[in-house]
Amino acid sequence: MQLLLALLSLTALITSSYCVRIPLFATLRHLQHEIDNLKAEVVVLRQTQDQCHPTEAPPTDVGKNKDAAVTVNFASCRLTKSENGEVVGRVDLREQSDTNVLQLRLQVDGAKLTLAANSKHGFHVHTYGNISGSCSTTGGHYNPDGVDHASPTSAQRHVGDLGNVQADASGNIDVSFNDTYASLTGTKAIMGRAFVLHGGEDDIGLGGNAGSLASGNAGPRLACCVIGWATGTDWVY
Ligand SMILES: *[C@@H]1O[C@H](CO)[C@@H](O)[C@H](O)[C@H]1NC(C)=O
Ligand SMILES: *[C@@H]1O[C@H](CO)[C@@H](O)[C@H](O)[C@H]1NC(C)=O
Ligand SMILES: [Cu+2]
Ligand SMILES: [Zn+2]
Repeated sequence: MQLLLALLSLTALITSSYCVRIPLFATLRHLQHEIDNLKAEVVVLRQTQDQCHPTEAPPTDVGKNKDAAVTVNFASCRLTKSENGEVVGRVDLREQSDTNVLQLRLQVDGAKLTLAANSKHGFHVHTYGNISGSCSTTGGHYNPDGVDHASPTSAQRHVGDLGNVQADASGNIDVSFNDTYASLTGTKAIMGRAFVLHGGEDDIGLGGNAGSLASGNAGPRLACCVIGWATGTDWVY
């Protein structure tokens, strides 16, 4: 009886494993066929992709710190008096590549230019970096767009239109401000051109005459300097 039971269960085991194996082989064959089909489809898709985007390059910044790509440029110049070349102040600039903000700081020793207390003075970028002798050789406002003189916040303006700076109660100037149109690099670059500080106030194009639309009637050129690259080691905004 025990032997019979053992034989029965052995038969069942053989039968069941025999019955499983047949569909398993069939399934494997079917799967292999599916894989071959998918491989063929992948080849076709790759060819289509290459035709649609022949020059598509892999991203180059994978795994890199994005902050490392940000560069910071500095520029500076010493303002010299138009009459005699005496140094009367300085202009310092900073620009970061991931913003379109040009940071400027203008410092003037008022005693050397005898500026009136709280007086306003036109401050511009003029076209030529030529201050040989005086500020008269710097040309007009830097105006690559060929438009009218205006205020720094106007939609259309000279690249060089930085408006007015104001002296403090002692007649000194120390102002920090930002400009989003002029730049140290690119098509609005002011590098190699000249800053000019005027004796009078810039009417920012609202004077109602030709002089206003050309230069803001800002009066005599008191001091100027040629904008050059700087290390930024003494940058203080
Ligand atoms: C600077 O301006 C003066 C006066 O116009 C001119 O003689 C001189 O050639 C200019 N210098 C340069 C480098 O252009
Ligand atoms: C000028 O821009 C800098 C950098 O974007 C910012 O930190 C600073 O507060 C700005 N200054 C003014 C006066 O808007
Ligand atoms: Cu000017
Ligand atoms: Zn102007």
